Amino acid sequence: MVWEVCPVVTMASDLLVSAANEFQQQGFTVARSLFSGSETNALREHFMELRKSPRQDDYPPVDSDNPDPLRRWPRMIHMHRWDEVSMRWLTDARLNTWLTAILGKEPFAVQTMLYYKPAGARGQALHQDQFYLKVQPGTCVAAWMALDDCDEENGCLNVVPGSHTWPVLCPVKADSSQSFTDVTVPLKPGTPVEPVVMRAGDVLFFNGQLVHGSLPNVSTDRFRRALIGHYIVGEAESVAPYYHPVLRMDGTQISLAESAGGGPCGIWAEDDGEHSKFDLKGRLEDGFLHE
Ligand SMILES: O=C(O)CCC(=O)C(=O)O
Repeated sequence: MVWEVCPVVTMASDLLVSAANEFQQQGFTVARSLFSGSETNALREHFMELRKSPRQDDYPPVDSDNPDPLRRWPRMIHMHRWDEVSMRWLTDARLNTWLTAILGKEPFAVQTMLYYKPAGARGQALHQDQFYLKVQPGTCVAAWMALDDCDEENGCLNVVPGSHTWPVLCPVKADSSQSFTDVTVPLKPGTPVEPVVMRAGDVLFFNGQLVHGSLPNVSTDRFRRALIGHYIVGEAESVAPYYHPVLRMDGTQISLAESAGGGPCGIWAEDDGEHSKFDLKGRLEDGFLHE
C-alpha cells in the first residue's frame, strides 16, 4: 500500500488555529485533502478487498442475496483490532496533529468503522455519538474521512451546526425506511441541518455531541465509502465497555475505567423497523443498554 511521508511539520499553524476556532464555534471542521489521492485510492481498494470475506463480527452478517444493499455491504467496526492498515490510519500523525490542535490535548483512540453505503442504501438517522460512547469527563470526537466524493445524492454526512453545545438528548423513534438505525434525536421544527459536501481524501472532525447523520444514497451507481475513527478527549477517565481497549496515539494501551451502558453507534433495524434475532443476541452479548 502507498503511504506517504506525512507532512505534519509543514502544516500551517494558522490553518490549525482557524480550524480549532471553527470546531469550537460550530462543533465541526473539515481538513481538505488531508490524505492524497493515491493514499485514498489505496485505502478504498484495501477495504473493498477486506469486505470480500465475511467476518464473524459483522453486524449484521453479510447476506449477498439480500435485496437490502446494506445487508450485502454492512459496515465494519473495530477493524484496527485485527487490521494493520486500519491501526496505522487511526493513529496517523496528521489526524493526531488536527485532533490535538482542535482539542488542545492529544486524545485517545477507541474505534474504527468503515461505511460502504452503496447506491440505494439507507442512511443513519441524526444522532449524537456521545450517547453511545459515554465518555466521562468530556466527550468523544470523530474523524470522518471521505473515501469517495460525497454530496447529497450519495448521502453525505449532515450536521446541525452548533448542536455540540447541547446536552445528550433522549432519542425517539426514527424512520427505518430511511435509516438503518431506528432511533434519532428530537429536533425543534426549523432547526437547520446542513450537508457537508466533501472530496475523497478530506476529513471531517466533529464533536461527540454534534447532532449528525445521513440520508439514503439515492444515486444509481455511486458508493459513498467513509473511514471513521473515534477518539476521546485526553482528560477522559472512563468510556463505555464496547470501546475498550483504549489506545494512546502511539498505539499502546491505557487503562481507563468503564462507563455504565453505551454500545455500538446505532443498532441495526430492518427497513420495516423490526430487530431481527441476531440483533437481540448481539445486544445481550455486548451488554448494550439504551439509556
Ligand atoms: O456515515 C454515516 O452515514 C453516518 C456515520 C456516523 O453517524 C458516525 O460516524 O457516527
